[in-house]
Amino acid sequence: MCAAVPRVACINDLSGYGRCSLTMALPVLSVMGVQACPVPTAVLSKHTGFSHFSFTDLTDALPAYLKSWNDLQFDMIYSGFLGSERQMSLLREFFEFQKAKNPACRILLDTVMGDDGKLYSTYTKALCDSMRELVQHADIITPNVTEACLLTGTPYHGESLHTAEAVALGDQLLSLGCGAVVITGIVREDMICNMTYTGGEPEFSVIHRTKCLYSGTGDLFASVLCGALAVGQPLAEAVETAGSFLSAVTQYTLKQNTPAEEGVLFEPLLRTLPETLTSSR
Ligand code: PXL
Repeated sequence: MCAAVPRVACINDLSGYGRCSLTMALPVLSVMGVQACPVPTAVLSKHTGFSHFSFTDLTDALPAYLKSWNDLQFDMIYSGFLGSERQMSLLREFFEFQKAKNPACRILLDTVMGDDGKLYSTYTKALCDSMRELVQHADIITPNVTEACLLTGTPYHGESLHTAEAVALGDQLLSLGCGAVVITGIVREDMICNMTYTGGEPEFSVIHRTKCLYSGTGDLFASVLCGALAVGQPLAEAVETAGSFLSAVTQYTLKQNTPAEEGVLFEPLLRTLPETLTSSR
């Protein structure tokens, strides 16, 4: 496939307020020239970082939704926040079906489960176990350090990792059956590293670190990564593209002094994203 406009199935929740998941993925992919086809896994009034929010799980709507897509093909499938174990098994079937139709279809699984050593409030151990099983169907996974530890059963001791520790995590993640691992948000003094690893030499992409932990940064990173891959950038280059956009957006947000749960103010910088893409190609 990879027509003039690459097509991506975006499986994620719709959070009405707080800048994450589909409200980020759709504008990012559109501005990068990619057709983003949403599969909403849940509808929340606000993301789970707020103290009050409504949560409607959409698992029951998914079988008919995905079945009606049996006549479609995708260049990529990008999945993020998932609301239930059954949802994960429905996704496994969708992945297998789409791969059988189009073996070139790449699956980007953002293993959204937690951050900063903690699980997001709607995630349970059973959901983490199902996520671990889903990993074997993915071409690329993008865990942060917390998620890499959860997936591999490694004790979490902060976001700083030595290269040997990051590679050991990468090896364990590859052994779960995915094709490539991008461990995001590895803290190195006043910098952040994202490690791309496929079993050979790890590649580190270094970006600016802001002291404030904004929600939705992982979603922004994975969405830009997805767009860059969909338009043909190689993985390590796409990781650079995603990292440098995230870095620009977090620095801009810090200057505005907005609350962390409001997420990163990506909107004013969105129009610069296609330029970043062409200049790095
Ligand atoms: O940014 C990850 C994410 C996605 N979706 C929902 C969330 C979060 C993180 O808090 O709550 C609903």
